[in-house]
Amino acid sequence: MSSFKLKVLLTGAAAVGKTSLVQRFIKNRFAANYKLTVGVDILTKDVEFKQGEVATLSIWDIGGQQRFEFIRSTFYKGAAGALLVFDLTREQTYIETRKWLTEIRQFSNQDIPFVLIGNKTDLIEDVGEVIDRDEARAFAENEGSIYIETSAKSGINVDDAFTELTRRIVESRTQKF
Ligand code: G3D
Ligand code: MG
Repeated sequence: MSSFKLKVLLTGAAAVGKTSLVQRFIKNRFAANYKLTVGVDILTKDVEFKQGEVATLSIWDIGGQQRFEFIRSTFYKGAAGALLVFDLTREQTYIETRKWLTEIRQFSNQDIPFVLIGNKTDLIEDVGEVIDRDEARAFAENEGSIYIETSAKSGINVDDAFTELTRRIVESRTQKF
């Protein structure tokens, strides 16, 4: 089995569940009191994106310090793709995804693949629909991507989100050569 390394980014507003998603993905657990991320955590996991084909993801989870230019340039440098996460219960975090996408495209120096993630789907029943999910889907598709709803709490679609991103990265690279 061949394997190669890909740097992928977790992006999106504060408290949308970026750290919870990567923890769920890596360790298959949900910690309700996960500490506020400081600096950048880099976590590694192998993903079989196609039968017999494995990529090693190094997943960069940035904390509240993305506003500092020097951390930001290190964060985006060499990135192969990004999960762009918002919180299904807070409309503002969805609105901010456009800003995040602009920043990803500006700082990663290329049009890297991303997957739009609406997280906390487990809360929709209680909170009701705060954002227009059809619009989220249309937004993602217009930007050449897809929209996936996840819950770091239940684990639903979390593996799929990372696997789909990996698949898209590999596909976009294959097309270039
Ligand atoms: P961030 O890394 O994007 O800043 P965190 O976000 O992973 O730290 O999560 C922020 C808060 O949302 C945490 O709650 C966390 O438990 C909660 N959360 C994350 N994902 C989900 C989810 O899928 N469902 C639900 N119900 N909650 C989620 P606290 O209370 O610790 O601030
Ligand atoms: Mg975090």
